[in-house]
Amino acid sequence: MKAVILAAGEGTRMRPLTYSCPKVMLTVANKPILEHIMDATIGAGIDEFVFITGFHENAVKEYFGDGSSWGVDIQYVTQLEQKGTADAIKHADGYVDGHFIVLNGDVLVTKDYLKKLVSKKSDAVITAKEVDNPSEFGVIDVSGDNVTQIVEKSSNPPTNLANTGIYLFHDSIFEYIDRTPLSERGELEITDSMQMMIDDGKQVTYKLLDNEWIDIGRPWDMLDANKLLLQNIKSNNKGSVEPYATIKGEVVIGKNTVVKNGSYIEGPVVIGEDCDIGPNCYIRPSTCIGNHVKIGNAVEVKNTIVMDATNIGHLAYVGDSVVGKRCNFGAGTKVANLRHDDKTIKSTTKGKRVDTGRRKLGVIMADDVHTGINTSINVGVVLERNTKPGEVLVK
Ligand code: TTP
Repeated sequence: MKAVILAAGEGTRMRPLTYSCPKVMLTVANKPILEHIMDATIGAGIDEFVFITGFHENAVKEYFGDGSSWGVDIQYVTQLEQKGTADAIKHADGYVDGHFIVLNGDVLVTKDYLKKLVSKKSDAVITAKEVDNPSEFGVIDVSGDNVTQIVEKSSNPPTNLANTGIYLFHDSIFEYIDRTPLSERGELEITDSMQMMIDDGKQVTYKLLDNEWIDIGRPWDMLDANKLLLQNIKSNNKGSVEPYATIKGEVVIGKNTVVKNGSYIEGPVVIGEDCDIGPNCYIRPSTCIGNHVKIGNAVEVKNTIVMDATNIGHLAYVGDSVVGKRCNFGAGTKVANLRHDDKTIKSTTKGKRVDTGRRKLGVIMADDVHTGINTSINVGVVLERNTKPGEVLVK
């Protein structure tokens, strides 16, 4: 059986992190989101992949190549325009035979669940997850094992069974996609194709996801995904740790990384290769640090993703944040991550203020941002690419 991964989306809600990098290549727990999905799929016994790519597709192709480094075969199909999930799946027509699974390129799932999914034999299987806030998702209505209706986001959803974007199909789905009309938002939606199958008497069943599911759509979802993935790491030190540094819990240290005296690291933490850590820094749980990163003297980092080649040199606090590549924190930069009225934090996506639902959220910093000395950054702030001291590019 093959796996088709939908990786062509623009990730507009993830901007500005996705201006120069497709969402699926953003890193959580120091690996691209897509690699976590691929690892789970390989763990379920699948070794043939079709990647539907488009937006910045070269980044995906350069990283994964033909898949041989992972012992798998990857074929790429380009979706030139993002015309919807059904259109993306249709691009796999001719590359798959019989049953195949489809995964959105931005969902975290486990190999154990995928093993159960691939053993199903219906015309289509939708993976559903029971959620507390069903009005924020497309949901399914069911009778026994069968799906009777697929409902788009609605203020009055019939069930709390959210559609997770993880499916098993038979190649007969392509005929239905060919007949699927454009939706109200002008896209070809796979949920509409499946509704046509149900109306035609085909067997569309569902399977409940029995573990955690994260749909990584907005920057702060990366923090949840990162935290979840770091829970499973095991200590592994390929670098060097000076004698008066303290390492507690599960901490991964990449090769050529030096952890200098006085550093205090509380796992789970992953640190990449060629990093310069300390002296005298405090790295707290659920932090991942990319390659070629400097975390200097009197810097505290907590529950944060720091991407490659970023420099947090001196006297800084960074909590609950996503920090892009090649950023430079001026000495004394402080990131606020909590409101004093204890209200949930708002941030900006696609130009709109949204309530993130989070009590703690720091900065979403795109690539190549530099802060001046003693900069204070307020909760939930989004900093555009290339922001430099004195420029007002703050949202
Ligand atoms: P979405 O999350 O709906 O779209 P997106 O990733 O572009 O993000 P945003 O809404 O922030 O712009 O897509 C779900 C998955 O399907 C995601 O992995 C991208 C993929 N996709 C395609 O490959 N082609 C498409 O035409 C669309 C709409 C999505």
